[in-house]
Amino acid sequence: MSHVESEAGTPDRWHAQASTRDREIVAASVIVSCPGRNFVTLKIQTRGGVHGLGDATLNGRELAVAAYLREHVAPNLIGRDAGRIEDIWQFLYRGAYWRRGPVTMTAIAAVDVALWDILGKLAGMPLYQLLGGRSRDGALVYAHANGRDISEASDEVGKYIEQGFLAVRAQCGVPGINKAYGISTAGKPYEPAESELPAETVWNTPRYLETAPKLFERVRADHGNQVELLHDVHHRLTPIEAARLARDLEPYRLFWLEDATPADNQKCFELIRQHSVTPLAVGEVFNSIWDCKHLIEQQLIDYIRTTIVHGGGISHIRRLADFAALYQVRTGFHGATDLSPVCMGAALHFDTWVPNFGIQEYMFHSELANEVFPHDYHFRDGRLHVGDTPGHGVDIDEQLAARFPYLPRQLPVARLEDGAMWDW
Ligand code: KDG
Ligand code: MG
Repeated sequence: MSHVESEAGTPDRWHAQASTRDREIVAASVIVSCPGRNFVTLKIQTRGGVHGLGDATLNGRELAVAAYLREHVAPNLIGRDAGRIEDIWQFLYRGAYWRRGPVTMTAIAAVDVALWDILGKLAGMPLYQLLGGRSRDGALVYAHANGRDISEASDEVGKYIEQGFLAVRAQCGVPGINKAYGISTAGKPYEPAESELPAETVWNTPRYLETAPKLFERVRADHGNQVELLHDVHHRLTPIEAARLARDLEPYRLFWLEDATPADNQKCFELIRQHSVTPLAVGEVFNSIWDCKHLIEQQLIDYIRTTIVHGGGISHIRRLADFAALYQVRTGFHGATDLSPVCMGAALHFDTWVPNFGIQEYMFHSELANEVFPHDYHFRDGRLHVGDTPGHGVDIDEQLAARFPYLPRQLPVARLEDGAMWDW
């Protein structure tokens, strides 16, 4: 029952107790725009004139989340007390019969982050302060280096080291594979969702397994042992292949090997662990603590990548991080360009606070995206630093956003050389 209905005649005891007039939610609007790429943003407004923003972008499925928010979530928010963040989270998660899943959890995350943003503004405090204050001065970040071949990728790693990065992810083209994951086309920054319908890519595991160790051998030879190196397999290997790669990469001391095999069956990671001490990261496609419970409890991973926008917001990711801390698993949040600056702002406040922080992914947003979403975080000496603006410190220029309408875009798919579908 919405507050509007209860005002109209059916007194709602719980609402009446909790609402203060100024904190009452009077509007929840969904802004879909494409400043270079699609972003979905939820804006919640209170009667007192304070607004909060939440990112609701799910790459290639943007309109599904926008519709879920507009049709099923926003009408439930009107009239509620914006200060009841936990209760609203529980209402949207526990109160819903159809729970979990990326669309639902992204929508809940958008609401949750917008409410934490409002709380920060009402308290006059940056978000990290509300969470418990600083644990560190800045969040260690990693950049994305990629090249059509090993030599180009290694040169790219060098460019990021020159810019002050202390950690770099390296990906390179694989001979015989037309479009390897993570490689940009024609000098443009890497962006996977390039076409209206999914592009078809062809995958070859033996060639990849031959190339990846050579890439890291070369990068270590060119740039030494100081820089932290990361690599993303993007779910392409079976568990035993992943175990072999993790073992082959041991001499190059990776910071992490990411998504080495799909984690739908969490026990699969046991096989990798039995064979290698290369640290493992997983979870950018997860949306709940239940997706990684076994991985964490059994200490099958070292870093959890599930981030705020796809994992139910700050309220749920905080629980996940606390649970992970019990097993010395650290955070390594997803931070690709398909997560808007609103998510990045919230994630950085979280990173600034969370005790078991590991690293934060940082792909640069375009100039245009940065203009549409003015923010106060900045890069210095290998780390991202948040400012002290109340809330998460990211806003939206709605007039500018309106000039860039939604463009249909989907992520690619992968097939094996015999035409069978594979994991992308
Ligand atoms: O939307 C999908 C991208 O965010 C993903 O492909 C990027 O794997 C990715 C990463 O590690 O950033
Ligand atoms: Mg990834």
